[in-house]
Amino acid sequence: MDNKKFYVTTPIYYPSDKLHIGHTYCTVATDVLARYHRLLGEDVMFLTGTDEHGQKIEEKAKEAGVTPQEFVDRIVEGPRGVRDLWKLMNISNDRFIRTTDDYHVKAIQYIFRKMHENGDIYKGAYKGKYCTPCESFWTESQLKDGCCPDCGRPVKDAEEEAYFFRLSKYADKIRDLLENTDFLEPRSRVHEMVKNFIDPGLEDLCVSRTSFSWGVPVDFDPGHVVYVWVDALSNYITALGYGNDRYDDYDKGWWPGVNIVGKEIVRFHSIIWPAMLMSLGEPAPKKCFGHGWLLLDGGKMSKSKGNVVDPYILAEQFGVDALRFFLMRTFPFGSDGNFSNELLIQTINTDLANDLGNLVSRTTAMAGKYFGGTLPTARSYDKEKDDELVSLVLGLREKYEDAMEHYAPHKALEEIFKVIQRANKYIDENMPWALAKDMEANGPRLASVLYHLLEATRICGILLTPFMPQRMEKLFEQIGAEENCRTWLSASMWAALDADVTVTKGENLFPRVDMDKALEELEAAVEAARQAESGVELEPQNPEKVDFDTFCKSDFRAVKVKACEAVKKSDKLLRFTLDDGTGTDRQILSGIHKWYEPETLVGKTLVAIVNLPPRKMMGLESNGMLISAVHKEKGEECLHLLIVDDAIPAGAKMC
Ligand code: ME8
Repeated sequence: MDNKKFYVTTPIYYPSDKLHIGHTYCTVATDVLARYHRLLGEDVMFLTGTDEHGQKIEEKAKEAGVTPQEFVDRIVEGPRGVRDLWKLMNISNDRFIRTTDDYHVKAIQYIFRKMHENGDIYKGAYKGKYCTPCESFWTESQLKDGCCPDCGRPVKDAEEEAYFFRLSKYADKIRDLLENTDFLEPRSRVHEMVKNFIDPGLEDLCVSRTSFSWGVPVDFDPGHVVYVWVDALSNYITALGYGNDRYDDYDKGWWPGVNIVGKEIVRFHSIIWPAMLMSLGEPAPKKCFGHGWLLLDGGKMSKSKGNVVDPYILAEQFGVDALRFFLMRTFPFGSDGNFSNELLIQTINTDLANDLGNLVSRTTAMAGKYFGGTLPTARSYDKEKDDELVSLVLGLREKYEDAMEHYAPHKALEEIFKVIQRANKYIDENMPWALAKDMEANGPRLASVLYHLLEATRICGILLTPFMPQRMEKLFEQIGAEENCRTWLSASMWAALDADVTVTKGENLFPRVDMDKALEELEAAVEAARQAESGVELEPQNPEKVDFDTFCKSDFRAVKVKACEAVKKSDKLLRFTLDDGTGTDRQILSGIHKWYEPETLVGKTLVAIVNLPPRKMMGLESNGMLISAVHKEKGEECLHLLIVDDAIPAGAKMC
């Protein structure tokens, strides 16, 4: 095996929005690729990180009342932040870059200076439109109905002294790169880029800003900060050591690498980024693959739309590997796909619990039941019954490799599951339970059947490892596959398992998920997370049922506050004199002084339960109780009296 170098990157996450399942999709896909190339025996460098500068982050930090650095530190390094999520999702990145890292900042200044010195960056005045959420400049002609063509939101007029990058100079070379090489994939994106950006004429790009300061300062012209995309895109080479001495891997065969990106940022990665590299005299990336979006109810997820799906909650509920698998199995990598919890649960149940889980548990259970866990070496091969399965299993690695090399992990999984389904059918065809009825006559045949099933499982397990590394480790333990039977090489070899292999029936690898129960639990987890985020804590609902007649005995009435005063010597109690519609004043004491000044309540219509037995407090009688809404916010108790419409007459019954 040669030690080819494979450098793969996922776009560095922009921490102004909540991390959601779409970001996770992109990073998991890149992780699967990285793990696949490691499985091939290649030297892999996998980079991810965070893109931490720009106006939007400056604004968000201001809203949050913290400095931009504090803001990004919290989101990147804080609890349930970016680093935590990638750790949870078992992302095997070798390096993590933050664009606020000193070495990166210095390298950006070097890159900007170099492009300025070679005449590709010049000073001018920028007049145009700017989309703050996307941190993108647009010309009038690029707008869609006057709005940002990427996100559809309104743009702002922008005019300031600025530096420009001579992007126009590279138009022909970029066209050539797009049209005449296989740099950009899927090919449909090539057409999109050429038609939308190259054909209308590439315009020079504004690459510095003076109206805010959260960015890399242009060192030869203080007051200018480098455009956030120039800063962010360069991470792919600064993280290898380009323009800095923190790392020295740039010239060691890692560059050019493969960039896996979402479709909305293909323009930056397939036009601006290669042009910057051309200006620096460096090679363009080997590949830019633009994957599709995960959609929710047909639209892109975003925090501002409130429709983000929290990967933490899904991973905690269904397991990291099941979630990783679902993302790669369900959505063809280059296209958009509709996410839903139901689809996730169905995929777990069909593919993992039914197909793969059953194959493993039936096979190991039968090996245990019929042979005490260790297969005897006497065998009986039945050409007619076995050939098809064996050749299908042996042909799998090639089909899988072809799919993975073409950035089609969903196809690779499709091939694996064809084999798994075939293996399950093989169990039904060979009916081991029938063979077991006469062990003396059928023992060798039964051992063969089980061995074939173990071999099929082993090879599928190897090829599934990049997708579900932790679960496959357990699977190998259960089927008795030692390290030497888990390699890429052994995935094309039949009979790599010892002939007298010992299996262990362990935990159920993929338990079946009860759809209704899981959906209910998800809803509760989402609500709890929402509360935790907002700091709101609600009293849990009482599961105990009250029968209707008992409920009806409670007499709730509208009551009007005639007078209200603080009770002497008490810091809590207020004394209410209420009109309850009976013509006789009612007195109720309520411990709510902490939340209300008594005079503010006079004249209000409240709700009280009026048939509680009288109670004495501080020597005064209370006849009933006022109804309030209570919750906790950031640990503090909050209370709001139920104040109802003044049009409701005193004494009206609530039912
Ligand atoms: O774009 N479905 O960062 P980002 C699939 N900082 N992928 C999605 C998605 C969805 N619903 N939503 C987001 C940035 N993504 C820049 C990158 S690189 C020099 C700078 C993907 O946090 C998105 O397409 O907005 C991108 O690939 C990644 O998540 C990070 O998005």
